[in-house]
Amino acid sequence: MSFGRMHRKEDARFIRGRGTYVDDVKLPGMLHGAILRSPYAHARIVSIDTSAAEAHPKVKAVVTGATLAGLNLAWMPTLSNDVQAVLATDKVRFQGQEVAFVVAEDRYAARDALELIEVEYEPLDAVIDARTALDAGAPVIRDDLEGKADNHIFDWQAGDRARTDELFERAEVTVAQDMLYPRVHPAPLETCGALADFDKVTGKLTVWCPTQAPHAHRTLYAMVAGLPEHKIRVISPDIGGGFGNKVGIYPGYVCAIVGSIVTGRPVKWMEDRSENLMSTSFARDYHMHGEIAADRDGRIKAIRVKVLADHGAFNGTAQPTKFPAGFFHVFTGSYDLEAAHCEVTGVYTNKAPGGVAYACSFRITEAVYLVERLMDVLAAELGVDPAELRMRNLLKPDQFPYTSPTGWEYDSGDYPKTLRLALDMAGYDELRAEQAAKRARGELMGIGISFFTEAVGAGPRKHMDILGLGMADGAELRVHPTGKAVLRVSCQSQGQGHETTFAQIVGNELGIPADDVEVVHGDTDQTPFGLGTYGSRSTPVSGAATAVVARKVRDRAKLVAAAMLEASPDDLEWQDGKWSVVGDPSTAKSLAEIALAAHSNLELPEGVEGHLDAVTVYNPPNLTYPFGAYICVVDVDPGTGQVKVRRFVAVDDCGVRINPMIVEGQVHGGLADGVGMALMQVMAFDEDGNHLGASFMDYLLPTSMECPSWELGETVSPSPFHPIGAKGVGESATVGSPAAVVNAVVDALAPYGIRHADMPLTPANVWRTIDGRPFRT
Ligand code: MCN
Ligand code: CUM
Repeated sequence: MSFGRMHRKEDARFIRGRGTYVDDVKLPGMLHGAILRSPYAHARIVSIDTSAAEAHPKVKAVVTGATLAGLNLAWMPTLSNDVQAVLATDKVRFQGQEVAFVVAEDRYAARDALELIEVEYEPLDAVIDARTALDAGAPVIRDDLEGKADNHIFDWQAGDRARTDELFERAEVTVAQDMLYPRVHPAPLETCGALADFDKVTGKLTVWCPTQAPHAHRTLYAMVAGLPEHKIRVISPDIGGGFGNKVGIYPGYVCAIVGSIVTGRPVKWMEDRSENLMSTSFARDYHMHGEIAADRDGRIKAIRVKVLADHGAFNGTAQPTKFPAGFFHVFTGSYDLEAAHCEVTGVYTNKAPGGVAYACSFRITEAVYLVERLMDVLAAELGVDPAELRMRNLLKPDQFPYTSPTGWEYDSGDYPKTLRLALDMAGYDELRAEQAAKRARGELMGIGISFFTEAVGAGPRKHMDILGLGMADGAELRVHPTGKAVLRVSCQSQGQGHETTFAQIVGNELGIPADDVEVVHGDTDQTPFGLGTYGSRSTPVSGAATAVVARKVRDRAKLVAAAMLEASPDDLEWQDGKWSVVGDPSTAKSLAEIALAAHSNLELPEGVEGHLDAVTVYNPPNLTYPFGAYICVVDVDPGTGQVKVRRFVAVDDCGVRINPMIVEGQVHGGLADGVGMALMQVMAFDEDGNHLGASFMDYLLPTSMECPSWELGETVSPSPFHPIGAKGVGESATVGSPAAVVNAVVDALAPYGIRHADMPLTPANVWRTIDGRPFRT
């Protein structure tokens, strides 16, 4: 058994500072690029004069939108079937948008030369608040799109409207709440960047770039630039955090490629922190209106939701094509109810594009936040304890597999058991008693619960694709004569530890140590096609492909072992990681022995190939549905509004855990994300669209100072849809935790009659929320 708390193989290089990130790659003759960005959120470009920059002694090329237009590359497709300007030609549409690209001998010269470019802008009114985007007379942002006279992108709905409305009409109790899930940014430590090297002789383009989806990038480059796909190699080396920020193709990547083609030399472009925060994929920005219908006993009947989605200036969200709002329609959460309906309207604003990032699980973060906030609003209305309200409504184990009112098929789980464990770990009754005593003294203590269900592992190719590419993943496994193996996968780790856990999956299937398995990923020339790492799909899809390809090898090893033992394959059994004749352990052959025989002159039966390797393509039959129960305890200072997260209990169920230590690391990171979003993070803009969070002075990341010592628990509900019963977990805690923190803070503020407050619950926001309100116990 190779599952277990194995130390991460990749850490040997990371903790010695020996990782190789894009910026560590240096090629002979390499040039450096820099991007001139728009100071305006919305402005017409009157003229661009690059002559002074071109005259700079170290400058090799200056590329503008006009240059790109000549190559038909001024616009590129987004992952949502929109187009995005690579370099602006007509207008700039958000502050920080790419306007020109300078290639110079060094990074400093490239930056200096940006200052020599003269751009004349004619400023236009900007649309910053999404709620005004559809107003009559609002400035039209996307006048580049033919016939476009407004800022509307899409309307999308899911669920049964008539049935939902009927249940609302008949309901004994209904509650409604407006809430904003603010625009936030994943802010990985390593910013984005690319090193492009076009070889004019061979026609081969090599792009080093920290992409979460190397194969998808290659295919898109081939489609966009018209380059032959076999002449493109995308190498995604070590990545210093992705969190969805590194899924898409950014204008800078295309500029680096064009720069290399134009100059005939390798061109590197690396963002700085402000560029990353201002121009790359943001997350959320959902204005939500939610309603719950219930009976007086607190049995919920229906949920109704309206969302206004701010997608920025280009619709660049990344999610399966059929789902413009991602998997938001999983918002019925973990509860047994009769009907649900949601409507989502997407609009353009003068802000950076993106939308699906920051461990979003394809918008499930927004969905979980919505339903878990609504549950607390309902609990307050009914005067029922929020834990008790959830217990009354959670799906029961015998309801699985469960088809939700919006069409999801949940795979497995015992939700009440998981919530009960969390309540026990937290000492829930004692906490409530402590809270009551404190309230009597005028102190503010809050307890917040969140129960979440995610749908991860996109996805079954019959209804999931990205730009027409089905979401199946390949895997290749080769066992060398001495029994050491190389696994090649299409997904790419950004810190999740795939080199360890994927080796553990192979080790577990083949009875060899995980240390004997090398995992190759992140290089399109070396790995089979697949759609990459996001939406916590690596374990559900590539991990499943890994188990399946290892089983294929094991099956072939059986035939070889039978030849070695001069026995019929039907008489062999797999025991303790070896093939042996049934009932005779003395005949056992290890995989290493079989591998050597498979490469030897041993005579193999007709139809059995020598060597020991296999390939597979895994098309998941369904998504996997990890879930969990989180409980957060906060103390709030009524004088300053300061929130202190005192305790956080997190019970996660991600099915079978391959490496519990890595799972816990993923959960720790996600919980910190949740504290960050709930209490301190927002990408703010002034009314002209100036970005107010373009550095870590203003855009705050949580540190250990703001985080408690996490208290983790687990339950295990294997997924019947996964060969080893594993479900994804990489985004679970980010998805589940913001609601727990906000519920805790709102619970603390209950004596002021507060039922909701929007994130981020900064001291100032909390203080403003309670200011002037009477405290009533
Ligand atoms: N794992 C396990 N047992 C399970 C489930 C997962 O041992 N039952 C292990 C996996 O094998 C893998 C890790 O946990 O090593 C995460 O697996 P999975 O849930 O499949 O998620 P992905 O590998 O697909 O990672 C993507 C996910 C996403 S979408 C974001 S966003 C995010 C996250 O991972 N970005 C991260 N976690 C991150 N962690 C780090 N350090 N850096 C990021 O950028
Ligand atoms: Cu949506 S962030 Mo992750 O899926 O890479």
